[in-house]
Formats: sequence, C-alpha cells, structure tokens
Amino acid sequence: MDRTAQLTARVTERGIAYDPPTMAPPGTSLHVRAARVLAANWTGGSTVPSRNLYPHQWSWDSAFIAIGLRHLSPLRAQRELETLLAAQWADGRVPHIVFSPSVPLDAYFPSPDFWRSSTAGRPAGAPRTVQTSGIVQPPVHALAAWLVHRADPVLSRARGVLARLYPRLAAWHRYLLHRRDLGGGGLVSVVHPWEQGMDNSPCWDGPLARVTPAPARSFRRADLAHGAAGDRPTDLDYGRYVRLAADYRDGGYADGDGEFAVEDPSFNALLIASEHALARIATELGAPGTARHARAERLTAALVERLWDDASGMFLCRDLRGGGPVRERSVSGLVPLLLPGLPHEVAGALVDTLRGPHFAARTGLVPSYDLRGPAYEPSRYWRGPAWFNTSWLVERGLRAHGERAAADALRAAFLRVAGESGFAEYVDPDTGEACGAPGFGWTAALTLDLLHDVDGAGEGGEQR
Ligand code: 9WN
Repeated sequence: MDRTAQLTARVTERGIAYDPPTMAPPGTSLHVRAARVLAANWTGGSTVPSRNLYPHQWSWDSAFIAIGLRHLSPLRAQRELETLLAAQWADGRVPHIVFSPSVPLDAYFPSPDFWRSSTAGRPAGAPRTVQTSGIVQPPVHALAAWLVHRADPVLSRARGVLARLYPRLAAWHRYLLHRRDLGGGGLVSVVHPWEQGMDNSPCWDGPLARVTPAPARSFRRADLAHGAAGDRPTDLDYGRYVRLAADYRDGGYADGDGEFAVEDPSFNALLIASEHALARIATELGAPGTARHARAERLTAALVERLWDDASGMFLCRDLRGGGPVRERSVSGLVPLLLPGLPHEVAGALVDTLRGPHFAARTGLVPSYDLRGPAYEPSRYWRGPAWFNTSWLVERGLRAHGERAAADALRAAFLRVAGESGFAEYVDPDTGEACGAPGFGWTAALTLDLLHDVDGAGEGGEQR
C-alpha cells in the first residue's frame, strides 16, 4: 500500500472524513501541499481551521494562519487579521469565534444561538452585525500583525494596515490587562479552558472539578460527527465547558467572580510577545515604543515571580479560585521560552526540561503534556498529543535563546511529521500517528513558515 493509501485507510478507520487537499499525489512538494490546504480552507475573507470540525473563524488560529499565509499572499494574510479584528467588542475583547452566517447552526456547537452575542453581549459592546462567541483566545495577534507587515511592508503601508489595526490591538491588550488581572499581580487570567486554547489539558482537571456540569441532555455536541471520540474531550468535560460559558453569558459577559480563573504561562507569554510586537508597530507608525517594551519586561518579571517553578524546571498554571500552583507539567509551561527577556537561568532550565524525560518524545515534537504524567493519553487532544502551533512557538524560543541545533532538530521533526500526517490537527507524540482533523489550518500555515529562510529569524523574529 503506498503512503497516500495508508493514510487514507488510517484516516477512514479513525472515522474522520477523507480530505482530498491533504492527500496530494506522491512527489508533490510539502510547500504545494500546505498551500493547497490553506486554499481549501479559505472562505473569501478568512480561513477556517478545518472545513468539517471547525467551520468558522477562530481567533488564535487566524493569527497562526496569517503568519503562514504571508508567505503565499501578504494581502490574504492582512485580510485574515482585519476580518477577525472587525468583530472586536467595544470593551476591547477579541472573540474566540467569529461565526459564518452561511454555515448551518448545527454544524458546530456551541453555535451563535448559545452565545447570543448580539443580545447577551450588548452590555460589553458586542457587534450587532456579526455573531461571535463571548470568550477570548490567546493574544497572538499583534505578533502576527507585525510579521505579516514585515512580509510586504510596501503593500502594508499602501493599505494602511498597521495604522488601522494598531488601535484595535491596543484596545485588545488594554482589555486583558485591565479587566482580566483577576489575581491582582499583573498577569492576565483565563475564565474558561477554551480561552487558553488547550481545552482539556490536565491542568484544568483541578479547577474544573469544582464546576457542576450542565446536564448532558441540555446540549448536543457536533464534534463527534467529525472526530474520533477517543481523540476528543469527554462528555463530562463538555458539561463543564457548557456550564462555565452559560454562566458567563448569563452574567452579560462581565469579568470578575466566575468559578474558573487561572493564570496561564502560555497565554501570558503570548501577550508579552505581542506587547513587544505592538511596540515595534508603534515605532513603525512614528510613535515611541519604549513604554510598551518596558511594560512587556514588567510582565515578564511578573510571569517569573508568579508562575515559575524551580523544582519542575518550568512554569506552572496558578488556580486563583483553588489558591495555588497547578502541579501538572504542560507544554504551556514551556512556551515562555519564546521571550528573549527571560532570565538566563530560567531559559536554561526550560531547555533542560525540554530535553528531559517529561517532554522528549520519539517524534522530536513537543507533547502537550508530561509523557510521564498520571493523566497522559497519547491521542486525546491536549492530554498528550503533540500540536504544531506549540512546537512552532518552542522552536522560535530555542532560536531566540541561541539553541540553534535544538531548533533545527525541532524544525526538521515538525516538517516531517506535518507532511506525513496530512497536516493533522495533532499527532501521537511518539508514533506521529495523525489525530483529530486532517488538513488543519495552522499546521499547514506554520509548515509554510518553517519552510522559509530560518536564518532570517533575528532578535525579535522580524523575518520569521
Ligand atoms: C473550542 C479551533 C480550535 C482551537 C483550539 C482547540 C479547539 C475548540 C473546540 O479548536 O477548540 O474553541 O471545539 O474544541 O482546542 O485551540 O483554537 O481550531
């Protein structure tokens, strides 16, 4: 059986729909195959993460997708970000999903009639013309905007992209820093596991245990029609996600005293990286970026002070309601390596942890959770599988800290497994077996990014 036939058989066996763009004839270059995925997922103004499983626009997906798209079409990459930010709420939040009106309501759950953004979100300034969710996702957008600008500064200036995006990005960061500092220590909290992006990470098991699940009969999951149940969160997890989201909605999406509030290392590190990017954008627009760089450094210090754990050699989440560090090792605790301003000894310890028994997987990719952890499951979503966006972030971090050989090895592993898996949503970190949706947007986009000149990645990553 040739590679394509094998892949098709495996994908069919797992109950996932066959997806032609990911199954190009043998010999087709990785670049062309990745570009085809992005073309197939493009809807005219933005890109869906997956045609079947996620048929709308997602916030942090769009940021990663724009970072890859800029190598194919800087204009489309600009539009990706513009479309997302056009759905920003008046209080500054960027919703985690922007719904496409042409997709049937039952294609994805929770659908617009669950979130009711234009009514329940009115007090927080939800837009009237587009339906969105009411929670957020990690703020990768300013970083993406800067990288997209750098891909074609002439086009970007001619279209006034940064001048239009800057006030929206600044309001987004303001919302997070002012409304979401729920712990009072300067860091931002997430109020729902979906906000952090790693939905069913074992880090949430403790904080979620306090949440009474919504009854199973009160909602209908759509994800199981397209993904194997063993690769997805459980029904119990879903009951708790629904309860938290419904309570937030019923409180008019006001921030404050919800049952779930966690300071997460990856979410905050991405905010810091984006704050540095916003400083560069300000400078490009003729305003000083110094204050923003200084704020990013203060946030880095707060991140180390509040979330660094010397004993495990990585950052940990802090559960504000349960009162303390969450003693689970997740890839989230490695993502801050992205920050060039980390203390030298912290960066060194992170590199050692990456190489150690908890994260050194056989594919060479970074698993989402501790390979030796009690909750480890190699194919269940964020409880072990390797995801490509987090490996991309770690690769960038290794490069930022001068770990060139390790970065090159991670890059090579990424490109090999991304291609072999048909640009899977995530893979078993040891075998590389494809899990979740095939033809996944950010896997294809970040493949394109890594295929481009790595030597261009300088301090602050201007090129890559
Ligand atoms: C809920 C779209 C999103 C990603 C998340 C990933 C998954 C959604 C879901 O898909 O979450 O937002 O339905 O499970 O966990 O990181 O942004 O690709």
